[in-house]
Amino acid sequence: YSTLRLIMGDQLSHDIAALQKCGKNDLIMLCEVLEEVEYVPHHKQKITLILSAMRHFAQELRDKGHNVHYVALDDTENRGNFTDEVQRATEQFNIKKIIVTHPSEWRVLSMVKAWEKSFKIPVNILEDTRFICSPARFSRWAHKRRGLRMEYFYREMRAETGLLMQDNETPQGGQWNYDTENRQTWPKDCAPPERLRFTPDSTTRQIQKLVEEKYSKNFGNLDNFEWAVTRKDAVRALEDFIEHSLPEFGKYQDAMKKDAPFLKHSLISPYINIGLLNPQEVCEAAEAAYYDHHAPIESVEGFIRQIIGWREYIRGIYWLKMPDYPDSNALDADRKLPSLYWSGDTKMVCMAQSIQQIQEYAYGHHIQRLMITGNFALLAGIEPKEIERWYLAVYIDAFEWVELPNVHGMALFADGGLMSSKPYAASGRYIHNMSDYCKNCTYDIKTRIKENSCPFTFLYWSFLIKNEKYLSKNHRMSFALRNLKRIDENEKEVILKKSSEFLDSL
Ligand code: FAD
Ligand code: DLZ
Ligand code: SF4
Repeated sequence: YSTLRLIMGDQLSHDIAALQKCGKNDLIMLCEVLEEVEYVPHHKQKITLILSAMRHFAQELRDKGHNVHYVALDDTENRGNFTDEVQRATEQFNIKKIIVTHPSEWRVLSMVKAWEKSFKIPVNILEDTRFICSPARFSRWAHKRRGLRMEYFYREMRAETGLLMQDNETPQGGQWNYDTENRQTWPKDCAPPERLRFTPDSTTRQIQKLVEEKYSKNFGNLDNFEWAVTRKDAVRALEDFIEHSLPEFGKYQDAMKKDAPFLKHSLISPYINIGLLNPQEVCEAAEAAYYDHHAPIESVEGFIRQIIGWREYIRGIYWLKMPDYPDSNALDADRKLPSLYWSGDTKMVCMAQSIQQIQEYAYGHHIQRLMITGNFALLAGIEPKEIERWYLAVYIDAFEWVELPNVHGMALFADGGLMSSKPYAASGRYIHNMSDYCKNCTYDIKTRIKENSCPFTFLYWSFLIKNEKYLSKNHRMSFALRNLKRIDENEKEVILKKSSEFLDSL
């Protein structure tokens, strides 16, 4: 073979850059490696999804007539990381050139960049065209302005893709953003739609066995594994979402309900992130539902904004700010991660629900990630690197490029406001307004310093007290800080004492 074309576990797209013009003399390589499986203690379902999807993808490539070199995790020759495995393959197959699509993470890109010198053969790193906005384009956009806000970036992406546009400048329906019509709570007696889930086939069962043997101590439960592992099934999952959930996606995108992990969310992030679905095709499918009068503009626009707005913006920030991005800690948060993040063992119903659902499904929707587990970490002052490692490990869709800006910037405000204009700190009242968790909880949402007052509430006030000086520089915090001034000094002391006792007890 002359050329080695490397495909990583989140690059499982048949039309990916590294597979363009793949010929008879080329060898496509996929490898399961310990370093990727163990760089954080991934949820068992996440390892299963990626390895099973890799094996299915390799088989699809063979079926199309390609030459495939596949290294399994338990192959005795396997050297355990991308660099050593690629080197072994270049020697074994007398490779003259390597082609690879730009890796999604900084950590892996720096590895790949060293190969040309150490292997002494050319290494072509091709742009990942599955994203709409390249890192270079994002950087040009960012350098033109003082504050970065997603909304303006998003409008450019709308104009560029033509999604939901009447012409180059006019958004469909006349408005760019319909969020004011969204944000409703879940109605009392309404059952969420059944989700299309997929029964594991023999390939997946084989991986499940391997994961149970080697990673029995990792977080999460494997019995509920019902994710799609092929493009064909991922497309079915997308169609099912468009048919049954998209029409009310917008309305309920911020709602939370006990024992209902999915509501109207799409559950497609893992498929987009590993390459089984293309973000553009997902948005076009949603757009078609609008033009067919199947789904209203506020749902379709809201959904498309998550993908060509938030998702692209997050990735732009990642490449703009790496490798230093994780090192900031604007609020000097230094608490170790409480064990309840792994066990789900807490009387706080909102936290217990959010964590137990991750154990069962490796999933949590946006508001649980931001306003429950993220908000708690912010209010409790958990050290950014500790909680970021948790986020990277537990969700089925977690890769550093998307996890880090969401956690470090959005949830923790650790970047000091690069990504959001103020911390997303909220008291129990927000959770009470958006969910039915509180009415099932032993804690009392209405009080601040009673024996059983809601921890989110006293932690919220103690967060404001502790960070008052820093936050007073931010005019968007002035309303909250004015409310803080109404609390007398004695009560503030009780709040601080209660908070530290509570946190120390975790
Ligand atoms: P839906 O609610 O149906 O949304 C549709 C799609 O929009 C998602 O599939 C996803 O592709 C995209 N999307 C929405 N919001 C975001 C966002 N903020 N960033 C990137 N894409 C977005 N998403 C990940 O893919 N991986 C992560 O590791 C991750 N970590 C997060 C951590 C925190 C603290 C927060 C607040 C958000 C995080 N997100 C992450 C974004 C978002 O929560 C998930 O993409 C979403 O919950 C996935 O479920 P879904 O497919 O049902 O999404
Ligand atoms: C997340 C993951 C896991 C668990 N295992 C593998 C693997 O064995 N082989 C592989 O190619 N990729 C894996 N991945 C995904 C990679 O971590 C991901 O592709 C890189 O981090 C991209 O930068
Ligand atoms: Fe969570 Fe407080 Fe509501 Fe209990 S009362 S569910 S701890 S917000």
